[in-house]
Amino acid sequence: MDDRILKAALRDLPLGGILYFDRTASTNDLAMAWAAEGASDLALVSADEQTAGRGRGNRKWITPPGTALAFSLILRPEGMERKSVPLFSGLGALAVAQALEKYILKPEIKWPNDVLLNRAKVCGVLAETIWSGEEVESVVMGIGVNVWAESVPSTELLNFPATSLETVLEGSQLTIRTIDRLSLLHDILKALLDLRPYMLSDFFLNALETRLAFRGEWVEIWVDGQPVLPGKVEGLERDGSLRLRSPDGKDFSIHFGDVHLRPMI
Ligand code: BT5
Repeated sequence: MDDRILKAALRDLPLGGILYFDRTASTNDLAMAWAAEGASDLALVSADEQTAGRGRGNRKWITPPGTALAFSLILRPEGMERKSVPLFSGLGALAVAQALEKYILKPEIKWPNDVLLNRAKVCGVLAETIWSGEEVESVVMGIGVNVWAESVPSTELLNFPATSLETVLEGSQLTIRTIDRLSLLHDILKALLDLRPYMLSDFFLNALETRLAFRGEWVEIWVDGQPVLPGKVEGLERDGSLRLRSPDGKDFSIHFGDVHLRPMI
């Protein structure tokens, strides 16, 4: 990847500027700083390698050089979007899922911020916000996608099984064996731009819900590192929180926070 090729590949999208780095600590760090300095809506920071990529709660996200997509999109919410900040992770995950479906893959969205293929994590989304008083000024949506097999960290660094597009395609009946990183980046950004106006609509929630991983299955749940009741995944609430059924048959919801789900074995 390089700056010129990246800009050429994305030239038909109405982005608010593009910054490219062969190597950086974290595209989210750069995008947060750029947003604070007044970057435009849809400004993009992309890197070939991250040396200190971040997940939620300061967990690490690994991006070796030449193997993955790692980018952060700055969004400046307007109007009702300001009331739907928790849905931005879903917007990112749904955009990645729809982009992968173009290649006839069958992604699932592991609430709130992962995209799975064959039940293993191929993508993580980190949506961070900059506030101005009570109002959200910017959302920085960081997205990492494992494209080549070398992008997948070793098992001891993982808290959930991980995979790459290369591994999934190799094990599939599909004739396609690779997905070009720039085409995929273009498809994800295009899907995100197309979905954004629908973020508060039934269409959007349905699109997320139909791709929800573990629907109808029992999962273990941790919130902020503490286990809570196991639950059967039922669906999504209007605000994007996850609706589950407890073992004694009562519905309850999990809101956004540092939440982890894992299927019960
Ligand atoms: C996430 O957090 O999944 C959000 C990841 C966001 C990464 C993007 S890349 C561009 C932008 N710049 C950044 O610095 N970040 C964003 P979380 O749900 O907390 O998952 C983190 C966990 O995923 C780690 O603790 C590992 O277990 C696992 N992990 C780390 N690297 C991985 C990889 N390449 N593939 C799959 N899993 C990984």
